[in-house]
Amino acid sequence: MPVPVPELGSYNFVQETKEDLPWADLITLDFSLYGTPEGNQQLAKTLIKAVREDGFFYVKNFNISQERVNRQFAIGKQLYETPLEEKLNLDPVSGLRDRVEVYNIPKFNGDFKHEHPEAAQQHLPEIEEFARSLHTEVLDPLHTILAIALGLPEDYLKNIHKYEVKSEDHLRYMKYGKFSPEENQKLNGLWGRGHTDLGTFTLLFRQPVAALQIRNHTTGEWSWVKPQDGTLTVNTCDALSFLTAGYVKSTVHRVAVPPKDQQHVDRLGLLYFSRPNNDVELKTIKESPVLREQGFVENEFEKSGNPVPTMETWTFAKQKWQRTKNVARGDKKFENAQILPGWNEKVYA
Ligand SMILES: O=C(O)CCC(=O)C(=O)O
Ligand SMILES: [Fe+2]
Repeated sequence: MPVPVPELGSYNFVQETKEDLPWADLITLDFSLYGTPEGNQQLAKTLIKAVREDGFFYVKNFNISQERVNRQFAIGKQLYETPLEEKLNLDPVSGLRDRVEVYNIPKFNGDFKHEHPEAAQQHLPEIEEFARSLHTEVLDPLHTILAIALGLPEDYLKNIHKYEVKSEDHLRYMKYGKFSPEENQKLNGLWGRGHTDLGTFTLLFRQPVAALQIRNHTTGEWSWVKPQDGTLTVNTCDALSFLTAGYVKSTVHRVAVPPKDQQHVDRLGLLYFSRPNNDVELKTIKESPVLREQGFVENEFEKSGNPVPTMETWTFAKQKWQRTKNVARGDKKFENAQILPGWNEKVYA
């Protein structure tokens, strides 16, 4: 029997900024090339350049319609209109700063409970379908072409990121509540400080409110990520860096105060954090001839002789650190804390 689809309002995106910001010049992967040996080879070359140089890139033509994405933003909007008491009861993990709200939805593989506020619960089949299609339409192709670029069997990375196996992946609805111009001035230009994400890839759906900035690996300079129509912004994260002994870097990024012409709106985000399966050991992939030839053979855990954590251990260690409450700015004990033997974290300006 067809299930009636509840009415869903729409989320009206704000106009893009007119300001001339120092935008990052990022590579775009065109997934319409995906699926033939030549196309995959071409994508592999483009991807490896993107992940080695910037660690941030765009993906277009990924087989998920803008309409489906817009509906996810509308669900996010409804979630953040839920009365505060309900949200407090449900204890959404609070983010980096006071006005960041995040609501995470874990995998639908049977390992996690799915009890959500009504705004999400009533759309759960659609949310599940959306999350699963991110795996089949975006992550599986990315894993395949990255495996090709590393000279690995094509299914190598797919096999350690199986949807049906337990991992701490999340679909995230995120809201940065707006600040007044005076408050924004006091925030030193930043809504969220520089960090790296802990997993494999983070997928960010087009967010017209400019705020995301990335830090160049070589110069340390920050540039802005421009929203592009019909694209996903993707960044490479810590676990991928461990698995490749730093050949693929985990890119530092942060959330700045938006330009003046966009400061009057809340900034809604839709993200997917992908991670290796929990039981994966974060050791360098020894089977890759590319890593061997290029001399990327030992990651920090291996170099220091400390135990190599599983993805599960790594995730919980980093999350515990990220969620530390009431840390004063400049508290070195926190900002450069050792979260596992052989690994110190870092907060960036
Ligand atoms: O909102 C954004 O653009 C980025 C958010 C982010 O970096 C994160 O949630 O890890
Ligand atoms: Fe991030």
